[in-house]
Amino acid sequence: MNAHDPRFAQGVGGRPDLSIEADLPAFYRRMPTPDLESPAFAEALLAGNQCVARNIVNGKLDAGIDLIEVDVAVMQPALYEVGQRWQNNRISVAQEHLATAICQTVLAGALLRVEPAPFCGQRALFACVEGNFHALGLRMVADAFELAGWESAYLGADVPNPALLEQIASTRPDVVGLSVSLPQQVLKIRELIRMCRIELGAQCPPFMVGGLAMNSVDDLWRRVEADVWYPDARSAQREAL
Ligand code: B12
Repeated sequence: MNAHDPRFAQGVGGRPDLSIEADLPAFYRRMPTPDLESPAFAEALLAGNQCVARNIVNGKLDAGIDLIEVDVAVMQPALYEVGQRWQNNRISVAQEHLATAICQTVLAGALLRVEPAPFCGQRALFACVEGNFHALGLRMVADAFELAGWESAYLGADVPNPALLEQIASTRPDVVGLSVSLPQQVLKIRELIRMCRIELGAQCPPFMVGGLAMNSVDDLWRRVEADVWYPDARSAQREAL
């Protein structure tokens, strides 16, 4: 992503002009507007330069910008750009892995710099459904809840439904957040929600869903029988506050 990228032609920091690159995947409609420094962050990821990436994020935090805003406006669009380049064979799998690893490190370091709100008495449990290895976006959502004062349990990638059900039943969170990226993972959500409602009845917590698959198809969240959907960590955090 650089100044010549057509999607940034309408002004750096402005919403990408999706009409120029019509073949962009549907989930781009839900991508938060990139920050001015998101292209430089993407370049740092692709160059494998963790120091530059960290400095960009630290600079934002020093300027008083909220961490979740940095997550969604700097890191998320940069990772989408990494994905596009990977898809188009412009970068290797190794470069994509390196970019992801840098993001995970920077994300964890940034979280340690920020003081969460006092505990609000609410607990959330977050997991990627079985088969979903895209865990970074969910990490941002889990962090958003933690910073809003929730106790946030983040289970990470690829959690099988029976294990998830057991965890929900034994820990009884106030909300369960599930992430799904690819179409073939979508049915796992409905399966889990149904199983959980049968098993826990009135005690079953509400289900919040998100991820690329949910962001690609309008109202898909209703079809999997979830209670609520948010397109990104920032909108989910508003709910948590
Ligand atoms: C890094 C990456 C990987 C890593 C993931 C590592 C990790 N620890 O997360 C690895 C290498 C494992 C991987 C594997 C694959 N990947 Co991949 N991957 C990516 C990449 C480049 C970045 C993902 C990311 O972190 N995005 C940034 C986060 C912040 O964005 P996000 O996930 O959308 O999350 C936000 C919202 O969606 C929302 N959200 C997410 N979850 C939740 C949950 C709740 C409750 C809520 C409220 C909100 C919410 O909030 C988040 C923050 O704002 C994407 C490109 C992209 N566009 O995302 C491709 C991408 C997702 N991958 C893709 C593919 C095809 C694959 C593979 C099939 C490749 C292969 N042949 O093996 C496998 C499938 C693995 C699997 N079974 O899940 C495609 C999917 C295409 C599609 N049709 O959707 C993409 C889009 C690449 C592309 N073509 O551009 N991938």
